[in-house]
Amino acid sequence: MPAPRRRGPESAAGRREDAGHLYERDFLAPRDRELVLAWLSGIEPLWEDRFSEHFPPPPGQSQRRLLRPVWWLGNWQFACLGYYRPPRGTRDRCVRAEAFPEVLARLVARIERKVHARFAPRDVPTGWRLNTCLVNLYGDRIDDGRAVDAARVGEHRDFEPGPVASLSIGERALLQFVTPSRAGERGRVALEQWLDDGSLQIFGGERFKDRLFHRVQRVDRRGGFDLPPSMPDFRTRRVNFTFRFVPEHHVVRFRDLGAEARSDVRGYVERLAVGSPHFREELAAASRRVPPGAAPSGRPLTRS
Ligand SMILES: O=C(O)CCC(=O)C(=O)O
Repeated sequence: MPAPRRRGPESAAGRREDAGHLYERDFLAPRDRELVLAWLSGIEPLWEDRFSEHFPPPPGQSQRRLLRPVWWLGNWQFACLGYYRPPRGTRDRCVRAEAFPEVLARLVARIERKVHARFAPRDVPTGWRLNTCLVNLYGDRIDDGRAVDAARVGEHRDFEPGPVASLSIGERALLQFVTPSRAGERGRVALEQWLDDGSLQIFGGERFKDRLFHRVQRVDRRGGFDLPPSMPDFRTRRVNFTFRFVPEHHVVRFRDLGAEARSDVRGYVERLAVGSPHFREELAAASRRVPPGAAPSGRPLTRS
């Protein structure tokens, strides 16, 4: 007879499983943790603005920076272009980014196997694979030499189809799944999970992905973590990698973005190109691009 599935509270071994939610406290081996930290030391995260010239703030809102610097792998979803949100928000939203470094590619292969073994087939779309990663840095913003805690995320949903996996490094964070807030009333907490250093969380399915929202309520300070990369205006005490799936036909190269989107994110791509051969090549490819309606030489097409 098959063993009954364990549900509910976390076991002594740091595992917890509910239908659609899986937590493993000790997922990341020490050697892989070192490799991930070494990779982090080499990136220069972007601190993006929420809006841009062609996608300005809606009435009543003003321009603001995101709460934290970020990095993306697989494809970059620039905040000003709007995050991937099918069925309507799919065009010009996912810009081809660097491939996963070897250590993350290896971890992702393990995670995908877990998803296929533990999630119901109806919750794993055809072609699903974790080809996108948002790297969120949590910590203190340094404002005029003063540290201001910016380690939280408000309630939201991730709209990429299928299960989302989240790998945490550094201080533990309290993640809550909540019912959506209504008429000024905060949502009710349906499940909360401390995400420890080295842990893996996977969530998917109708309840955790489609109905509940999630938020990072707070990030501890007790471990005294100070994580790479070093930045002049931010001290990082937690890094979270959320792995998601974007269908390949919705991922576009920088040079193929619409003109307005391309113009709005060009500055970011130029900054990324300083340290990233991938974005250097993408920038060069965009400068070789023949605009629609132009002859291959770059001269406008004219009727003879
Ligand atoms: O930091 C986390 O654990 C969650 C991040 C998150 O909610 C997101 O990237 O959508």
